[in-house]
Amino acid sequence: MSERTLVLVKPDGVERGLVGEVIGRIERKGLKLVALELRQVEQQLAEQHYAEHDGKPFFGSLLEFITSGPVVAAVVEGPRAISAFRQLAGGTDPVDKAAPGSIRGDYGLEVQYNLVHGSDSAESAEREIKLWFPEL
Ligand code: RTP
Ligand code: MG
Repeated sequence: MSERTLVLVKPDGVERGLVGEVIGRIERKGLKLVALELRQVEQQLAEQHYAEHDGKPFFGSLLEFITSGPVVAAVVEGPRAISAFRQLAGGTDPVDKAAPGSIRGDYGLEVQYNLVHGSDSAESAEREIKLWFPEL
């Protein structure tokens, strides 16, 4: 069964010229792009997107970071797309958790600057896709 997930290339990934690298890995895995857009994130969208982290010590810096420059937002579709992209991304901490061979494991060093976002569950994917691409 096919499912959809929301993927972001965060401002560090765009700034470092890694958009093609991330999209290429998604495509080579066999997942399909359903929507793709470069956009500047408004404060309100950032707060809604990361609402689950409201109150955590890193919430303020997370919002500041995600609004600091353009991101690439994509809706990605395929069999088990949510888990498939989380595997491509690697764990949240690019050094301690993300394995070499994953996007974060290959290109990241710091937990805040971990290059990509992928929805973490079917419920998150549905919520995030509505938030970022209400027209879909
Ligand atoms: P994301 O939501 O961005 O895909 O990342 P994730 O599921 O792997 O990690 P999550 O727990 O949802 O955290 C969201 C983002 O917040 C930043 N973070 N900083 N300083 C810290 O301890 C810390 N912990 C998390 C990361 O940028 C993480 O991706
Ligand atoms: Mg998350």
